[in-house]
Amino acid sequence: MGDHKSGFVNIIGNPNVGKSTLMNAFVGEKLSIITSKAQTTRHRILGIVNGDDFQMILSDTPGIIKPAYQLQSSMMDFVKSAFEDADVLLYMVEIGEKALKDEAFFEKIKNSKIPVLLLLNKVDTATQELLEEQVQYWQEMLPSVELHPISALSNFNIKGVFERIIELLPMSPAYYPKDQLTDKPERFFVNETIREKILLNYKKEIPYSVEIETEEFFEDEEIIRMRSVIMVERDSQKGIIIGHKGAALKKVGVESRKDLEKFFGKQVHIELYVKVNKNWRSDAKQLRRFGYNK
Ligand code: GDP
Ligand code: K
Ligand code: MG
Repeated sequence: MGDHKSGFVNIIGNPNVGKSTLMNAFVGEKLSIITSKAQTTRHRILGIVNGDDFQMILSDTPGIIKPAYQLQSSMMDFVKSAFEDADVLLYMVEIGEKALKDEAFFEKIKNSKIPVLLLLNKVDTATQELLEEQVQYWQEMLPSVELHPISALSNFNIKGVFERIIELLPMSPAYYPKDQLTDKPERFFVNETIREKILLNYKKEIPYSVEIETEEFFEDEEIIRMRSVIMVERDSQKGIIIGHKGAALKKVGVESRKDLEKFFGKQVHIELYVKVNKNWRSDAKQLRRFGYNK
């Protein structure tokens, strides 16, 4: 444990420069990698990369919670929290991109106490001549910042950058369990949220005769789409859950969506349906699937 490293790595840069592609490239770098999404008070976690002696926690949307806010915020607001809560900052630009005419932003990069790596992405699209010109341009713009030409898409120099980041991570124990399953925390949270709404909206035995399973959880740039099934034991319970013209189920869906949007910091689309499964309580296999018997 004495030489373990762990830290938060924030990726900033204009839209479409390749931030998410880089995250995916890192995630593909090692088989032991775990992707997790959760919101804590300090960070929104997008990707956790684990090794025997390190844990790298990557985020490419630091401090951004509401889309409406995101639209209004200046680049400066956007990066402010990235500087505050990162151990390493990756500032990504792409071939052909001209620097932002934002002096304050550049001053902040230049004076950063946190190590900054300038990643010049999409070098696969450049001729040798253009690449050299671009490297020179960025070295003049940010002379003190370490520059790495990369291609996130074609995996050029990704390993080199990855290893450099690990060098820069502070000594620290892991922040998150290293054996966390890829998607279980999200789905588990979705199930629990829906269960809570059912507890609040239905009386008597109904809440105790349902089991929730989130069958799909798919995160996009703008939205997370999920589909969850509410399992009941009897047809009569199905009717109660759904309610008159579907109103009761709709209410559960709306309330769940609101909470989940707050939790994930992103727009959520949730599809709920009800299924009768007479044996869900007694069927051992199913119980295991729902996470009991462990
Ligand atoms: P983000 O908005 O910064 O997260 O950017 P994305 O990762 O979504 O990438 C935006 C677009 O750039 C996508 O079409 C990617 O396939 C493309 N892209 C990302 N990295 C590279 C790269 O290294 N080379 C090329 N040619 N395209 C890339
Ligand atoms: K994008
Ligand atoms: Mg992205």
